[in-house]
Amino acid sequence: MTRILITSALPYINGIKHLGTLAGSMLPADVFARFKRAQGHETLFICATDEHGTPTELAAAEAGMDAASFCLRQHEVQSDLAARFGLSWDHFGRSSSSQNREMTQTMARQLWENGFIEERVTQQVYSNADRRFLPDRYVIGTCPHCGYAAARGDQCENCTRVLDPADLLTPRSAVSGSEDIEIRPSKHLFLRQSLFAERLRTWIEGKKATWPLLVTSIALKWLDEGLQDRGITRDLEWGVPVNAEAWGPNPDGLRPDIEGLKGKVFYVWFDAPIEYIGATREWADATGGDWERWWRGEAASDVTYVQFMGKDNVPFHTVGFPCTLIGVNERLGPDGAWTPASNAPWKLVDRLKGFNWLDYYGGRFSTSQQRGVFMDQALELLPADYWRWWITANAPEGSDASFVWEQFQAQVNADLADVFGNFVNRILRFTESRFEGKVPEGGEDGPLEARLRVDIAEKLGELTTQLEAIEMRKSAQALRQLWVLGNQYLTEAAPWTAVKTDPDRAAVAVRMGLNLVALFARVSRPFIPFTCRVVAEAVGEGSSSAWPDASGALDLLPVGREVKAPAVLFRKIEADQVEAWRARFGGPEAG
Ligand code: B3M
Ligand code: ZN
Repeated sequence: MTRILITSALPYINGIKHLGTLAGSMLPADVFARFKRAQGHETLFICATDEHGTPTELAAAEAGMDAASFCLRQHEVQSDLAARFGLSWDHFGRSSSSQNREMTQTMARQLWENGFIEERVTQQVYSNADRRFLPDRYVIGTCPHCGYAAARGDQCENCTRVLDPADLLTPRSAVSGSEDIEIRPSKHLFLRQSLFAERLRTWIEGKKATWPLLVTSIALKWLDEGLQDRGITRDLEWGVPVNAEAWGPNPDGLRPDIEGLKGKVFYVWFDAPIEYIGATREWADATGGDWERWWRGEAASDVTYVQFMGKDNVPFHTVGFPCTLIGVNERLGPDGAWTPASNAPWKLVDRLKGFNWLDYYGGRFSTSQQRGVFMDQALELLPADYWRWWITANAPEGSDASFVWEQFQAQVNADLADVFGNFVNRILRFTESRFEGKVPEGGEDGPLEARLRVDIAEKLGELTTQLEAIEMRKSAQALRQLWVLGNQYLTEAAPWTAVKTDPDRAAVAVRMGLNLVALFARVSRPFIPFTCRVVAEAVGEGSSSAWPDASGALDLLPVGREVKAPAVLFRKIEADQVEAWRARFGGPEAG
């Protein structure tokens, strides 16, 4: 079986993440990882905190901490919340790890020696008031493209264009607010992405049939606009130091300007994707695993690599990171021919699932404006599975999606309380009251059961297909339809009526109902894992999570197996709760 490597875009270290971050990468990646594990694939699910860059320095300063201490604390907070949301990564690393520093510095050296990095003197924004350069988000100003007044120096969150701080109109320091800033020369390193343009275009064109249109269209738009060489160093203290003193000559025999590059660090978007590898090395160091068999050469030839991210991260994952992974291992001759430097090429992503945005009543989640629900608050209100279910069933796939309390309440109450929860409790309580709490024998399948088996097999096949396709909404819809089939069967078979006149018929219906519970616990686990553990225990299935095939889907429980009704699985959300939560987190006015 193919091995599956899954990475989810690394959440920035600063601040607790909101539902949108869960929706756009971490949660769908977890659903997919759980599904692949259940199918029996050897799966490695990797994520980490993205710790470098100006946001971290600014946030640490605001917290009155140095960056390293700030990151350590925030990583603990994010790790804890991820665990409580059931995000089952094999390793949740840190881009400030020694493994990532070493990997990033090694790759930068190789890119230089292969001729894909060059030095350039750039005009940087310098703040006289702060006596320092102001890279990326240290500068705030008006976006030259869309006029958004609070654009950051690296990317305009309004029109998502990647910016250079010097582009901003009416720029000011994010540290002091001072407008006493000037442009000064500063030497930096550039990744010569333009050399990879044709190579990348061929690669992306080859993905058109399998990748979401959202992803290939963003990638090709970047290529159509003319792939620019990108600065990969910054005048910052917190980051992976540029280790030019360790570099050899480039193909033109040139060594780097060690003096001119002193005190600089790599740009966060250069080291952050490399942390996918860095975190795999952290995992290997922690578990004794072999990290290279997931990432390099022949050993990784049976690996399918799947990435999950929001649309604003697509450019860096379809252009920047592939340039790094190709450029460290190959040279480009004057004749335009690519020659591998080793027979261990790095794995490029095989499948890239990009998402649109989940917003809040049509507006952006905002920490500063306290708008929307953040992971810690969500768990304060309701158990993780309520959120996991709603986010997956409303995943922002084909378009942006909006969280609205009333719709959240209606869907959770209907799907989880009425359809799923009620079904499980109804059949288990009846088994306890009339069949001694055991899977009964007796009776033979009739036409009702024959049709159910066909319908379940068909719907289970659709669920499997949609999960394979990483279609979150369609998967959730197929799963819900599976639950509905179970409810319809029970209503038609009505064991509580049959038991009065035909105990064998009732026994068949109860046996089938209990097997439906066991099936639901298996196939719902990627979505609502906490609840499914309870339900599996209730029918004595323990931790079995193997993905069932259609043939045995309704024969998971042996006759005589003891079962026990759990407490109510999902309490309905009441109107007064919605009212209170809308008041606290914002409502329609928030949009
Ligand atoms: N830290 C997430 C973001 O842009 C960014 C992803 C990095 S993945 C290498 O919100
Ligand atoms: Zn803009």
